[in-house]
Amino acid sequence: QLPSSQLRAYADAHPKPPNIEYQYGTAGFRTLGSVLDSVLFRVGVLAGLRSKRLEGRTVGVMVTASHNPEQDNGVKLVDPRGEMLEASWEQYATFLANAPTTDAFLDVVDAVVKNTKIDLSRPARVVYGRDTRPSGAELVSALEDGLKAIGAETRNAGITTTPILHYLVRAINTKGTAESYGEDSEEGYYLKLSGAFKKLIAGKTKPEPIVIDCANGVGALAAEKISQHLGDSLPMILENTATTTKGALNYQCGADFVKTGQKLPPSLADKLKPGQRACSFDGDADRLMYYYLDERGHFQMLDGDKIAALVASFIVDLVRLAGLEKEVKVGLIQTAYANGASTKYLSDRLPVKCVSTGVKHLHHAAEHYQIGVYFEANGHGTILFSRETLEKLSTHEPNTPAQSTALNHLVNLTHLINQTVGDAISDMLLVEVVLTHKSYSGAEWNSLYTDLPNRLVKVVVADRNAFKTEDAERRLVSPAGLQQKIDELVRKFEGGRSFVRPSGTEDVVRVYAEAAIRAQADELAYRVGGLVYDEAGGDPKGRPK
Ligand code: G16
Repeated sequence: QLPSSQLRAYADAHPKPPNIEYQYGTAGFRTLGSVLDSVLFRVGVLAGLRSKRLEGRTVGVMVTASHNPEQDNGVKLVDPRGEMLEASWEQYATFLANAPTTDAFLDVVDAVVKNTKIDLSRPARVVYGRDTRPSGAELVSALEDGLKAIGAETRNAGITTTPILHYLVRAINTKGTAESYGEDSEEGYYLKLSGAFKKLIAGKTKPEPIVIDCANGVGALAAEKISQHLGDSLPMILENTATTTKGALNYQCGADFVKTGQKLPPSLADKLKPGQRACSFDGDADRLMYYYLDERGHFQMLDGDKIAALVASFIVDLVRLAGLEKEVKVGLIQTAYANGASTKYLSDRLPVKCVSTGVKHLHHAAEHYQIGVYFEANGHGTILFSRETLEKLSTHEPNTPAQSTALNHLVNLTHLINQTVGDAISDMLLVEVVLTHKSYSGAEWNSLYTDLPNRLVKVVVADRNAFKTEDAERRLVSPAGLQQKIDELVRKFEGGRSFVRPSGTEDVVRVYAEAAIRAQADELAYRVGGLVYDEAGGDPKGRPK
């Protein structure tokens, strides 16, 4: 039986604002923090229902808007193995969020219970956390009301990174089993990662200090803590750590700023010495962007594609050295944003697949391999080891000392890598391991292949939902006729490639273009952006930028 009167009383305190249509998008709900109260309450109820549906297994809720500006906020649900919410439940989230009145909301709750055959007598268990956004505390209290309304047992993980919340969900659900993911605490996460890192670089030359731009977000707190565990095994210089300064989050810093602008955060300009390794996290520390200044002082970016190239090749080599080449197939997943040069480089080494934007798509595609590497160009990614691969690694008998060493490295990597979701800290440690093993500088890493010049622009249009895509978002099916115009334009640019897709996290349409030379890539992006703007009733303020 649903606790209807309890639900009603709480729901009345969190009315849905009229005239707003919410959508569970690329990474959950995401919009201005000031209009999310009712959404958070309802997500609390949904999280309880999801847990009941899964027989009381713990579900996660993360309150964050990641790379978005500080005034935005958002919320996403995490399933029991630490992965994103099952896609078929996203529609329930959207229906619940948009029910206009308390009565309508209760009707949707009822329908979800019936449709998904929930046994309401089951317990509901939910762990939740939030990033450092000023709107976070109030939104969490709306979420807590939702959790109380549905009678969930809760655990508050406090202010934490998105990947740590995902880790906690998996650790809680696997506690005491053969698949135990680690101690179910933030401390357990730091111990697991730092322990694996130290083993992996034992006997190697210690890395030089790395400069970390923490985007003035929660990554600053987590980096500080893991740094204490790592000690001098990886000296860190933390920058942009102002987590309580109003307006500082992601402002002129962070992984998205670096990737989109293809430039250094201005705050690092006087601090970085040529050749010194540096990286940026985003607002919830699930994305990572590396870079350095070359000897002429020019900015050189090592994005998600370069990270994929570095780590996938390393894993392929280890699998071969361990004598597991025939049994363990490594595959790589990218999106349309992957630089054409990276796809070419990687396709020569392992199978490469392209899927739609969004970790959830990449994650599921990666699960089809024994070892699935996935990275978005924006620095979001991880590596998944299938259950049978983990078993193989623990039982395989090496024939030579070299095989044994490679096998040990692989096992330690399975502990270092946060397999639940992209994780800036875990990915950074992974990159540092590979650079240390290969004795690579940033320049040597960068020379694996040369990026095709590319440009990403945003266009504000009247209705981004008018843009529909196919073929892993590489082609537009609507508005009618626009794709043909893009094709005609692209043909005029040597090495040209361009695509248009609606963002799932911001109210914009994104345009990506690459070409053989810089000026052409820029021109192609702005001209395709112009086509989008003209065709789709652009907002006067929204000219391509
Ligand atoms: C989220 C998703 C990513 C996606 C990004 C941009 O990242 O988790 O998979 O690439 O949004 O998506 P879109 O182009 O649809 O706006 P984050 O770091 O903001 O959570």
